[in-house]
Amino acid sequence: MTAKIIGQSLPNIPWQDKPEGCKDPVWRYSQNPIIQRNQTKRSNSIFNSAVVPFEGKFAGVFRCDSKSISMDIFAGFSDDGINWKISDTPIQFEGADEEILKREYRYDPRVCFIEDRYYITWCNGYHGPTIGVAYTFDFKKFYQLENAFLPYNRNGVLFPRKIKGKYAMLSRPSDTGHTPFGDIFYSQSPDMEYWGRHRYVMGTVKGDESAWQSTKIGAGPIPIETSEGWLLIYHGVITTCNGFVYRMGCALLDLDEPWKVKMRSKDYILAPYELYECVGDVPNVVFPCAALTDADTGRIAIYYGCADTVTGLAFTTVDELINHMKENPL
Ligand code: BMA
Repeated sequence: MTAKIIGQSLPNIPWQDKPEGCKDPVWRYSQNPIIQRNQTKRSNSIFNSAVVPFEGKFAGVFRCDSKSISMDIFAGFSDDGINWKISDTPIQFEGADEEILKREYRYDPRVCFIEDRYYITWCNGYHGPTIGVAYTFDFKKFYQLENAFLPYNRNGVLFPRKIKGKYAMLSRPSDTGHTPFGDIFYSQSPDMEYWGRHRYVMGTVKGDESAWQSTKIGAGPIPIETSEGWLLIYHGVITTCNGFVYRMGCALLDLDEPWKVKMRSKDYILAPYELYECVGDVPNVVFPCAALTDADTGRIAIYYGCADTVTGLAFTTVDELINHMKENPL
């Protein structure tokens, strides 16, 4: 191992070794998808969801779209990170301000442990999409804070610790629709309420040098702290004659000034190849929202939405991703 993950050891991380002969930096769990579309009482689809280690096992927040096609987020628990029991009822938030607690829609959650609690960020409807923020200690009671930004914004992803004394979040300013543009920005906060000091991190790639990320990009899982920098897994989108296609890439951000990009992949790391990624409510989407990591082995388990319908699991290591960027630099 050349690069080191800075973080906790997780000996029970879900894992399968790289298949013999596999040339790709990321490989899928052989029993994918791990979460089926109708796994809860009213769900039409369960995808773009976030998991974390919790009390020696695992917990998570799941995007379950209902059979009336409403979008909300639900708590779930698992002994092994693979078999999940997801609540039939959406998360009910408490909070200081009734105005903020009004629900329009909620989707694409991320979960980030910082200091003493689990923060949840998600795309929150408030006169258009913006970034909702809440915290929990136990995945039973959830306390909602102020929205981080004005609408319109999506893909709000927290860093797992303060950087230079400030909480830090990546996000993707957007529009009210199926945004045909989008770059990643970095914002800072002293208190998880007021966000500012916004910095441009990285954007789409023009021309055909890396066309899979030519329409928009957005942060995926919580950035992984490594000896080389923050390892960011993100989604990249191209517009084709059949609409958007979502793939996955990775980048390495400076540890102290994460808006400075040290490396970025020219070739994608995962793309819709399998039937459950290519066929579903929205075809040809792989959309990562969480990653488990083990500092002892450098192993990474990526959780991703497949065709906006089911949830998949894929594996890589910190060295695989860094070597991939070194071999195909942008
Ligand atoms: C984005 C979000 C994601 C979804 C993707 C593909 O705008 O709505 O939740 O996975 O589109 O449909």
